[in-house]
Amino acid sequence: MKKEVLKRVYDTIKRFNTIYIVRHIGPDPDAVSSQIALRDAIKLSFKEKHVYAVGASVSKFKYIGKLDKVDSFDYENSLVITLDVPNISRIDGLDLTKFKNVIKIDHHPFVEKFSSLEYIDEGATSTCEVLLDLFNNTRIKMDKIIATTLIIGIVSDSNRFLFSPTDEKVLYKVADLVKKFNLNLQDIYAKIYRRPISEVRLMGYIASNIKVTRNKFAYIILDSDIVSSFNADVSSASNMVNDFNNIEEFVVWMFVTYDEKASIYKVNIRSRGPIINEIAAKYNGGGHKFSSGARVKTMEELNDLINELDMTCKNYKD
Ligand SMILES: [Mn+2]
Repeated sequence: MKKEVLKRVYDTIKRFNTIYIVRHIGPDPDAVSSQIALRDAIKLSFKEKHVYAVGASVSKFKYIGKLDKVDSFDYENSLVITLDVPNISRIDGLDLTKFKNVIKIDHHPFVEKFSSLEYIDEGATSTCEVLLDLFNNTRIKMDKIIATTLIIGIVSDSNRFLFSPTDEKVLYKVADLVKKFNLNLQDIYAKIYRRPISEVRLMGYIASNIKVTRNKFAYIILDSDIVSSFNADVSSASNMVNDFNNIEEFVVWMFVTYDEKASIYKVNIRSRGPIINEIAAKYNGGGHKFSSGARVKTMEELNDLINELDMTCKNYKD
């Protein structure tokens, strides 16, 4: 952690009265939690500032907090803070190229530089953990709700302190928050993990229908009609990829859903061995070494991706 850079982030935040906070398209709990926690913490610390968390809202994540609607942006005199997103093309909610002042805060492997002040900590479990470092090392204040929001992001992105790079540092940091704000972890976990039976039924469908190759590559293409017949939405179906961890017969597994509005196949990939983000990058995606996403336009492209991942599994096995 570079304390001087965190200080510079804080000094920059202090200078601007209007701040927009954005994250990646197809948000997950870390993306949404980080933008809401940062917005609320800046507002709590600087009462006069106008701070907006922008981007499409997802009904499933309403428990985390409300996002803001912005009708017109101030391009010249505002600050944009991008969270949880390493490349400009995956930013949701505004056209970053129009803004003069931008800060990037992230924990993904570096993809491209798009601002003059970038704080990236690949050793952090989540963007929420990075924000906790920012708050702990500057004079940005937190309250009980903000602390809870940060924990939602940390728990979700680390999959309950399972995924790398979970280490003792993040456990101490979270323990600190729990103590300081007298938080009830059971309540926080219930918020994140409580779900309707229809979702579990859909998981049953996926488990029964996922294809597994002899190279231990598993994939399923989820028809929108099937997803809606289980009363689920496409994004939560896609996120179920996280629930298929630790399956003996899978080395890499991939869930594909179809976005009708954008006419695009959304691909969610996980791995417990081969590095997949470089492959995902070739298919209009990217992400972490073992957890990536991609977006492809045609069935042909999708088949290429399937073959490439299957070959990667074969090479890994050999
Ligand atoms: Mn994240």
